[in-house]
Amino acid sequence: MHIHWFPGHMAKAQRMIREQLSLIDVVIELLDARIPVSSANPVITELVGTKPRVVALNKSDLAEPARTAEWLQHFRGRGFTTALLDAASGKGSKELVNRVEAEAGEKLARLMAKGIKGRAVRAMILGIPNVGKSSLINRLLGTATAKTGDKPGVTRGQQWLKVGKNLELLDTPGVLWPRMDDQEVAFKLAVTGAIKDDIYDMEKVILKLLCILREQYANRLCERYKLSEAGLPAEAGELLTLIGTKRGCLKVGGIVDHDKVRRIILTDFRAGKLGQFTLDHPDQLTAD
Ligand SMILES: Nc1nc2c(ncn2[C@@H]2O[C@H](COP(=O)(O)OP(=O)(O)OP(=O)(O)O)[C@@H](O)[C@H]2O)c(=O)[nH]1
Ligand SMILES: [Mg+2]
Repeated sequence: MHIHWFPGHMAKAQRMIREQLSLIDVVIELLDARIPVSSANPVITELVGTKPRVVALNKSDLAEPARTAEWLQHFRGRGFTTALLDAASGKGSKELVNRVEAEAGEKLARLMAKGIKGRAVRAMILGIPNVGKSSLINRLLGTATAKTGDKPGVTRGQQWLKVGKNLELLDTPGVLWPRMDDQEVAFKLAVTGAIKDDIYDMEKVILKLLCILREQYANRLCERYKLSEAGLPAEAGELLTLIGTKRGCLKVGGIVDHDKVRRIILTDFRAGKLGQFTLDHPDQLTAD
């Protein structure tokens, strides 16, 4: 499975991020709590360099809490300031603002020493497409100012927004990276919704997802689709057909509509209907 999705607007956004970075006090890097490593853009990491950064794990409502705790510990162990977020409900957003302001404190103190007083903290929100950057901004503003959507690539331009008196935020378009060599990472980005659905091979992605579900979460599959664990087919293709039959996803002539079943499974997975998932595991990281 080879996925390459780096359209012109992302290249442009990457240039914009590079240009704006010198104005920024703190970077808020939004990661997807379900894939905290796979959702970290290596190009962004390089761009941000040593600039103060808060690593925020968003969509925490969709991730396995025990894994999330491990991940937070992992990032803190590497010296990062972290925050836990659910930008859809706004949970954790106030705490994030506190951390961002604290992170900027040193710089503001330096400015103050130079006689520049009362300047707002400038933060830039970075993250892959669909991770929740605009949702976070709306939560912080308390209005639906930034456009959001349940598909990647919603934000196109840059937008500065003022949160209270002390914080200015720059929303940015989601950016992936030009060379995605790790196909395991590509799978995780596709299944969690960071890559446009018509860019990747949905059939392969769903079959892989079904294999994972079959092996590790058979009980959840059975519960959601009213299957019996004893009768679960070992083969993912057969499992897909079985779910389609149970769901009554049939085309004319009584044939299972595989495309429709794939979309049902994907939508259920992304919405948390199959439970909480963390697809990146800290214990899989090689020591570095
Ligand atoms: N369950 C859940 N959904 C979230 C959370 N944060 C954002 N979403 C949803 O994720 C989708 C994407 O949110 P956006 O805020 O548009 O994401 P974005 O990062 O601005 O995306 P681009 O502009 O495309 O890069 C929307 O449907 C949000 O409602 C969260 O913490 N939990
Ligand atoms: Mg956006």
